[in-house]
Amino acid sequence: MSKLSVCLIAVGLLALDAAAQPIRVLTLDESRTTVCGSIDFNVLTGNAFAEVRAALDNPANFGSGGTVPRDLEWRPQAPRITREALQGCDIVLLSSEEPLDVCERRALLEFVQAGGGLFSFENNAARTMGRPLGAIPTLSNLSGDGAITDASNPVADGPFGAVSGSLIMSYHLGFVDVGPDGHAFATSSGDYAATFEVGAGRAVLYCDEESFMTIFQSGCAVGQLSAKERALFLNAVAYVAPVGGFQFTGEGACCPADANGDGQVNTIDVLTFLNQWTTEDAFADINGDGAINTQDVLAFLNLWNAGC
Ligand SMILES: [Ca+2]
Ligand SMILES: [Ca+2]
Ligand SMILES: [Ca+2]
Repeated sequence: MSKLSVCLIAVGLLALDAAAQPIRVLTLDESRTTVCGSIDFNVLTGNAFAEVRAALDNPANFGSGGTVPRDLEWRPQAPRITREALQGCDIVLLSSEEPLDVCERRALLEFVQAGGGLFSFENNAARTMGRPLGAIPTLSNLSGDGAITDASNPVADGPFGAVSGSLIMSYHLGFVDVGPDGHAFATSSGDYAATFEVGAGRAVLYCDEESFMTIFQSGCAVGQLSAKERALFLNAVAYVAPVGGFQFTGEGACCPADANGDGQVNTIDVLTFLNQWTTEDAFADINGDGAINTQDVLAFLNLWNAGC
């Protein structure tokens, strides 16, 4: 056997090994989860997403011999998104949790830039992670049913099938502009779903959770899951999953008042923050509502007063 053959076999084995790596999934724990009536929106343990979760756990979908030949492995839930919590994970699934603070948004952006995946599916997805990913969120509700606007987008046309035409939508927000790294693929009275390629990683922001639910409760949610939304959900997970062997190595504590990230909180941080605020830096949205306004200055000064 030639040296070249040995090398090719070795490369092949490495590729097989990489393909067999599970997709490790981080979610937030119950301390961060919305509960409305009898609906629990926890991604891993709640009843809201039981059906799509079962689809993820189905080895015919994710598993050796499945549509995506890798298992999906749920990592222990975290009370916060931190760099440490992201180590050992490939993707993050978020829905209907308490707002992410500025440190959590920074850590998530670093994770995606390094090659990790993010799929956020909730009404406010664009307000929470839109700005870090280079988009501008809408601040008011969109209306009307949805429709696929780019049937060639990898979430609209992925390993779990192609989706086109209309989608049923309930209350949701969306994007004014998906930015230079975003690709919108669904719209109602405005774009509400987009893929992002940022650095080495990928993200999907889909501004509705009811699309991926089957249950209904008055005043809480109207589940809209059909075969179309099911395919979109599974395609989104497949799209954001990095190839096997991804390892996030970010580390270090983060304090929201430490605007320049040097580990200390002093007057330089106030000046740094005011610069960020003036230039509409994504992380100047301290309260995470999608807008950059005077409320963020007050929110920052409160954090700065409290210290770390
Ligand atoms: Ca909704
Ligand atoms: Ca500082
Ligand atoms: Ca804000």
